[in-house]
Amino acid sequence: MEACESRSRSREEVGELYRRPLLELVFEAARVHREHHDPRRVQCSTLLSIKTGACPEDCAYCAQSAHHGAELEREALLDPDTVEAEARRAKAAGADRFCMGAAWRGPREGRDFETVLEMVRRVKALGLEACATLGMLTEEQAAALAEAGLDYYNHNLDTSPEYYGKVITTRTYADRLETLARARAHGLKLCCGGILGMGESEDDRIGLLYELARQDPPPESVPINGLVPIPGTPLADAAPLPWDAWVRTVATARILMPRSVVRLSAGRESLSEEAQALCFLAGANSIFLGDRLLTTPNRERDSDAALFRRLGLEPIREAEAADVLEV
Ligand code: SAM
Ligand code: DTB
Ligand code: SF4
Repeated sequence: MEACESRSRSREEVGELYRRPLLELVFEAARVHREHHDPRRVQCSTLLSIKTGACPEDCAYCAQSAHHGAELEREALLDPDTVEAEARRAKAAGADRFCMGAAWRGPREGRDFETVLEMVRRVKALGLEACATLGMLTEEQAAALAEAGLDYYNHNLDTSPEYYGKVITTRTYADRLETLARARAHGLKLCCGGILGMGESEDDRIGLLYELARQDPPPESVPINGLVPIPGTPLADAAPLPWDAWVRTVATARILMPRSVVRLSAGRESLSEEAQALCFLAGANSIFLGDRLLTTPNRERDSDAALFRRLGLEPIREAEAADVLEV
């Protein structure tokens, strides 16, 4: 089965992989990981919410949906100077990619969208990779973002097609796939993953992995988020996710998408360092760095630096800088 890693697998085969004895699964994922990546290097992204709250969508997990009663400080679109200053800070802290998130169903044409394009240009001018997540895109918007220098577009499938309607009713899986195809068609790389711990079954996690892996080509960046429970949202009291579900999901993603970068994303705080170590062994090679995600706190930079030292991991920017010094 392992002879041809890139052939697409049926959903049943993905299930067989996911349900293998845990350590066999991790061992195989670690082998695939080492074939395609330097296992010591970790891609580090920093997030910034450039427009916060009052979102018309009803995603059951999200602090920013206007449909729920989550307590949140709303904020209008930031200005490019503020964003540039945050991107400089992220770069100084060791990030190689800066991700800008907006609580929109999609960007409105006009001044706001022009402002986002300017933000992208400013981030690129600092020598960082730029990622944006703005909701659904038109053809013209995807083209304009690419033209401004955007590297990645983040647009998650979140869960299986069957479970999607239990979490979001204001858009469909097909809408998501359409925006992904538009972003791809205009040369943007894709950052596309999902959320674990929303009350979905194991079969839904398998369905998500199957859908991600059958994209052609698969997303270059695959964020695996654990639900950050937000008081006031419908998923505030979702049962906590067992740690091995993270490990299985990361390991299966690594085997199915050998060349992609797999990110331990939101919710990493709820994982012990030991479980994170297993995820890194099983092929996770990216994190969100910095003390904030979009609206919730992330792990402290210092705890991550200590974890990296303990595990012998290096942020890719520091590793690349060291390579230059060695030449
Ligand atoms: N509005 C845009 C959209 O939904 O595509 C972009 C911003 S939205 C906050 C980006 C992603 O964050 C969502 O697709 C979801 O996967 C993730 N997310 C949001 N709230 C979360 C939470 N409470 N826990 C984990 N992930 C979350
Ligand atoms: C992704 O997959 N995770 C990030 C990013 N893409 C935009 C968002 C995580 C949000 C966590 C909850 C919050 O801070 O509001
Ligand atoms: Fe809006 Fe995105 Fe939150 Fe959904 S996940 S409510 S689209 S900000």
